[in-house]
Amino acid sequence: REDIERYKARIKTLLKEKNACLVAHYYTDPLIQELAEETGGCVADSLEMARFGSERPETTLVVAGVRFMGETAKILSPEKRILMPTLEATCSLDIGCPIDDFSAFCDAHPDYEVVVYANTSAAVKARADWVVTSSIALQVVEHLADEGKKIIWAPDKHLGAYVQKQTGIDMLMWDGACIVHEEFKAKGIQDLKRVYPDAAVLVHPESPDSVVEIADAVGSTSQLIKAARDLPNRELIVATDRGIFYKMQQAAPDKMFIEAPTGGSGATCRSCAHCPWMAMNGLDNIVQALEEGRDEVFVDEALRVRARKPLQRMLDFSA
Ligand code: CIZ
Ligand code: SF4
Repeated sequence: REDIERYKARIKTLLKEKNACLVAHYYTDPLIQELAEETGGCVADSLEMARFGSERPETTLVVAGVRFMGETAKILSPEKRILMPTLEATCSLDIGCPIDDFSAFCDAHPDYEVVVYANTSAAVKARADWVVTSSIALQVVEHLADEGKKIIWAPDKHLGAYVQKQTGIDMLMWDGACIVHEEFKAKGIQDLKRVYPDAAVLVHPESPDSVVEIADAVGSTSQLIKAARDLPNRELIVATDRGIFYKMQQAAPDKMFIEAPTGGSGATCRSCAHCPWMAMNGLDNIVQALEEGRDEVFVDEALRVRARKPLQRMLDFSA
């Protein structure tokens, strides 16, 4: 605890010295989320992180999350210096959607509008007509369905299946998944419901269809935090990264939060309800990023300009 306080004090000083602002995702260590709040930064989902960062007066943003979030910040705020605790923090969705294969897939289906999830590289975004996050995916795709469009959806097949089912749009789907959400099991959740019969089940739509089906609320991280506050249930079973409990507890201090069961256990489960890449963010590497200016995010300028269009389209759509 003493170490922690020392790190926190050091980061607060460095943020001021370097004219920097800390932006953290809901899945990062609660200590980082707390620090972001204490220093006037933000704790948010990827859509809000991007928007918040671009509106800040500071010249440096420290993005605690995974790589695509740092890239998105750079795409929207090229004049700012974007630092990450570590550039090695990636995402299984990003890894599973390499630009060459994806581009060939799009080229093979020229009459389809290309919609990609924010959890992708700058190059994949640059190939897209739309970028969406889970908090806005349904609205954007409903809009496209109303216009009679057919879409290519990438990379998350579970979120894609959910969006397809809700909107009925004609969709060609990429075969990607989140290694954290894919592990939640309907059977385990149903067993847990027998122990807590009054609990509501909150599910992020990156989870498999069988899990989404038994949910009382389905939504993005921000939407699930609202549901945690608004649902009358005192007990909540939560199928998303456990980092979110920090904000859920804040939103509903007298409720009890229970982690949804996954397939694996103990040492066999590298990603049970917690993203291994989000876990790479720590107070220690935030200090290093600020002191040494290392793990800075760069995006090729021509690519950035192309990637910005579908991102800005999402921000304008959601405004
Ligand atoms: O699972 C993720 O990485 C999410 C939910 C990202 C986001 O949009 O905040
Ligand atoms: Fe990617 Fe899943 Fe980690 Fe989110 S939780 S960053 S989708 S691997």
